[in-house]
Amino acid sequence: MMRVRLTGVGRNRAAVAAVFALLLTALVTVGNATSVSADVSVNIVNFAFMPTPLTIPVGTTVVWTNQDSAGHTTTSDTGVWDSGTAAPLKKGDSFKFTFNQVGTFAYHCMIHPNMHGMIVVTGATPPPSGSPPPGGTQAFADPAFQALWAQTDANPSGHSYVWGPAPFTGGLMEDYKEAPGGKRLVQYFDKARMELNTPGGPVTAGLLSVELISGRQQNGDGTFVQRDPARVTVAGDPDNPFPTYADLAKLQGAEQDNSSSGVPITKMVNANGVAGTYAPATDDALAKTTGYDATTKHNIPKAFLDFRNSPDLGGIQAIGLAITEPVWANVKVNNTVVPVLVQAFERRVLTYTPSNPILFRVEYGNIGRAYNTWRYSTPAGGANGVPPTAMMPPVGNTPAYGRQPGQPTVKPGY
Ligand SMILES: [Cu+2]
Repeated sequence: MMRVRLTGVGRNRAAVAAVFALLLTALVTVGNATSVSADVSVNIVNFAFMPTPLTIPVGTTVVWTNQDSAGHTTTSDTGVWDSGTAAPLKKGDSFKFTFNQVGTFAYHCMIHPNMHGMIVVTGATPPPSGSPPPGGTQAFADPAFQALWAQTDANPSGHSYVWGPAPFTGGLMEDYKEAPGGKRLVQYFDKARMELNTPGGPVTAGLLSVELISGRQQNGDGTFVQRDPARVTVAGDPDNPFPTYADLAKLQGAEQDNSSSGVPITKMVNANGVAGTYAPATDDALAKTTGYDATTKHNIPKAFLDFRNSPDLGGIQAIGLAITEPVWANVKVNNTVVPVLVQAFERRVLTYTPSNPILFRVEYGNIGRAYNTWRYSTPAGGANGVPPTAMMPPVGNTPAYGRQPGQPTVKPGY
C-alpha cells in the first residue's frame, strides 16, 4: 500500500491542503467517483496539474480530476496514456491510470500545450523519515474510527486529508486514568490520533499540540507525565531543523486583539531566538489578523481562520484554539528554504506557505506522526537526536495554556 512522505509543508498528496472555504465549496464536488484508498489524486486547477512532480510507488493508480471550467486532457508525452482529446475532461471528470512500471513519466494537456506534469514511479515505497517503526496502512481498529474518518477523508479529492489516507498504526491501548481498566483504544493517523475512552462512546482527539509543546503527556483528565518537549520538526523536509514543537513554547505570550484592524503578521523567528521581520507579509491579505481567540489570547491570520472555518477541513473541533502567536520561519521544503507562517492550535499545527500553489498554501502538519514519534521513540529526558535551540525552554519548564486540565473532549462526529 501507499505510504506517504510526511512533511507538514509540501506538495505531496498526503500533505494536500486546500485553502479557502469559498474555493473549496466549488471544489469538493467530486460526486460518487470511486474511492480506493491507494489511489493518488492529481487536480487540474487553474490550467495546472497539481501536484507535480508527483512521486508514487509502483502499482499506484493516479486519478486526475479536472476542477477547471475549461476542458483538459492528461496525455503522456510518450504515448503511455491519454485521456483523449476528442472528449476532454470536463469539470468534475476524472481519468485514472495505474503505473505498473518504474520510471519518470512526463505528460501534458493536448489542448493547452504549455500545461506539463510529471509522475515519478519508484520501485519501493520511500520510508517516511523521522517516522516511528509502525509504518504502513493499517485496518481501522474500531468502526467508530472508520465512520469518523469517512466523513472527511473517504473521498478527499480537492481538499486536505483531515486524518490521513489510512491509519498508520493498528489499534493501541494507551494509559488513560478514566477509561475502563485505565486504558483506552487509540489509533494514529498522519494528522491526528483518534481515541475511544469508552467502548461505544464518542471518538475524541487529544490536545496533541499542547502535549508536544509542553512535554506534558496527558494520561487522564487530570493526570500528566512530564517529559521533554518534542524536538520534532513541525514542517518541512526530514532534515529541516526548525521549528520544532519545543521551539514553539516561546511563542505563547498573550497578544493584544488585532482582529478588527487587520494587522499584518510579519514577525520571523530563527533557532537562535532572534526575531526579525518578514517584510513581504505586509502586503499579504492572508497574513493579516482577522480572528482572535479570546480564551487563549492569540490572533489568527486570515489564511488559518478561513481554513478553520471550513467544516470540510475538520473545523475548530479538529483544530482547537490558537495557543501560540503566528510567526514566520524559514523552512526547508523540497530542498529549498522558503518562508512559512506557522501557528500552533490546541490539536494541530497549521502552516501557510505563500509560494505554494493556491490549494496547497495552508496545510495540516503531520502531528499524528510527530506525536507518535515523540511518545514512543523519545527516551525520557533525551533529546531525540536534535540539539536544543535557544528557542527551546529548559526541560520541565511547563508553559501555561488556555485549557488544561479538564480538556474538552471532541464531540461525537468530532
Ligand atoms: Cu488543458
